[in-house]
Amino acid sequence: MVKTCNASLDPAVCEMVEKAKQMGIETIWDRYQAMLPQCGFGETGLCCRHCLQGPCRIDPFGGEPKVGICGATADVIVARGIDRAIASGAAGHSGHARHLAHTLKKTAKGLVKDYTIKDRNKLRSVAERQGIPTKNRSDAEIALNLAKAALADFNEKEEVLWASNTLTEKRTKVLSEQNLMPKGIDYEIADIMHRTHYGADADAKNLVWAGLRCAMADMAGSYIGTDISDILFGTPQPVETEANLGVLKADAVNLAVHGHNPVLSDVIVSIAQEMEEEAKAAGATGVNVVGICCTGNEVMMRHGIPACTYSVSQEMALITGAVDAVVVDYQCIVPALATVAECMGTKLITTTDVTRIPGAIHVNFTEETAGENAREIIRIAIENFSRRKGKPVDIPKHKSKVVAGFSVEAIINSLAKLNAKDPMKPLIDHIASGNIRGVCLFVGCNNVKIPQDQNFTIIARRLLRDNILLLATGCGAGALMRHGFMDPANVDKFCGEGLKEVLTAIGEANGLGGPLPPVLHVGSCVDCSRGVALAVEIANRLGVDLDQLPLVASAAEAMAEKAVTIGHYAVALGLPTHVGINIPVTGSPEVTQLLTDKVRDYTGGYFIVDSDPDSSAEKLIAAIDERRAVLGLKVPGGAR
Ligand code: NFS
Ligand code: SF4
Repeated sequence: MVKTCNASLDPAVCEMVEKAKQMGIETIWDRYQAMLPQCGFGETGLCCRHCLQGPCRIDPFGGEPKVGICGATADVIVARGIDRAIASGAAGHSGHARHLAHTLKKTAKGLVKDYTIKDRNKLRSVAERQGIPTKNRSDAEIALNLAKAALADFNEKEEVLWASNTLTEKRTKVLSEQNLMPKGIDYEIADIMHRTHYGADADAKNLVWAGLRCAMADMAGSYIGTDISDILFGTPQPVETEANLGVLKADAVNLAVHGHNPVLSDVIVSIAQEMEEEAKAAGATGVNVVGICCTGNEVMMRHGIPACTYSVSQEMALITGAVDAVVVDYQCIVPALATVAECMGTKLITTTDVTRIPGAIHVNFTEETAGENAREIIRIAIENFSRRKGKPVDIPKHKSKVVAGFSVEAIINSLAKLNAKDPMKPLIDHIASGNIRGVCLFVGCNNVKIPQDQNFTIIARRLLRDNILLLATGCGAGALMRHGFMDPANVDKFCGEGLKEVLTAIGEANGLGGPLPPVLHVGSCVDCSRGVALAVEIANRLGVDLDQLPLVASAAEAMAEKAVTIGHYAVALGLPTHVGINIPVTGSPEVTQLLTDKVRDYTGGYFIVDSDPDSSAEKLIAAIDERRAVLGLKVPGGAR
């Protein structure tokens, strides 16, 4: 048996936690312990700081005070609080997307030399979906129109194209009727900030609705992010690689890319290949680029770059002593990284104005100077290697084989090998027969409040055994890959008979000589849009809406506000959506009831909040079976 600890189920992480302890380096788990007990008002969402008369807090047990100084009730305070979390998450995803839209625009105008249109087919298919003419037009012309259309979606307008043209007809109608269609991505974020200001919206349901609408704006932003990333950097295809701290190499220049946007990391990957000789001249075997968090997913999906670690264990990568530099863009980069970097002799390099960290080296990254910036960054890593060379490092041996790269295009291509005329038919047939009982999209982060990967792995094991097809994004994908869930060799171990048959048939038809992996890696968190796109394909083929599909989502170890936002758009789209961490709404019976129950009457979706992985799995399976029954599909009996 491998050794695990209270912090994580990942033995590699546990080794590093132990090392940090011996070195007296404080980690996220120490800081969490020091924070206990956490504030009950904050935990239940009952604390308000929206004006200078506050802070106000409401007694969660029904005593006094029952309202804030302005008269805001628990319901209003909670709804306003969750709305602001949604707006922040949407700002994160869509800020990333806006950045990409600008890069596409500059590429189309020929203003940048380090970016090109890598996937012309995707450029054309996305443009056509958005009503942009493509016949007899150059890539540059189409790309310029597309970039402008994407940027226009941020402003207030009649419709956000990436929300109105990406869903089933029925869903578009439902959302329009429910006033849940966004009017602009930035517009909805600003609208939340407006209505949650002192003395504005005091209607909890109205506030929750604005939150759901803002979450739909987030979906549109995420979708733009995925579309443009594929156009600029290529649409992912299955690729074999590895994950976990064991991918670091003592004798190579280890450069970790951390954060989110491939605008930075994709360029680093290509320039690193050009700089191999420079690394060798410094006595290294080469430049070993590894990923942390979602930008790691971006470069893994497209280039097979191995993943070093994810989310809550990011400090542990540095504790190995083997990371020469970690270069970050924005989001999910813990400020504590600067302290660990200093202790371990790692260079921390920030690159954007939205994420500056005292103690880091700042390289002002721009698209115009991307190549030069990347060279400068890699050179810092090489120089640091020269200093580190020969000194002992502690790289845990653990790593897992990973097959990643499952874009919707890749999934449909592989299904087309079974049925070229109607690629979706095999999938639909297997769902109908029960070989695939349902589909679950695993999303979101790790969270220090529970042992890392515990919820993900327990729920995944249970669902796979019951023949539920699993897709994963973000740090959820990271969790599952570390534990072998993306290694085709483990299909026998994890999957039920029906699912095994499907994964094997597809794998063999594609000349893989074996099955697809048990869990399909569909990308970073913005790539939850790929989950939406696949669901829409299935729904359209069946002629039903999203809320009728045996499809669920789970953020079993959610942490970031972005995860809260994704959860809300999943609910708006009609999905039973599990969250394995308490969300700060429990202080309001009204908001809790709205989100876990009543919203269902309007969108078909709802939240399942449960931190126990076993009962969470049962609830997800029950939600799938309920939908199968409504569709008139066979519901497997027995096991449960
Ligand atoms: Ni998603 Fe990806 Fe990870 Fe959570 Fe952060 S990296 S964008 S927010 S922690 S899954
Ligand atoms: Fe208190 Fe109202 Fe001000 Fe919030 S907005 S801090 S509830 S007075």
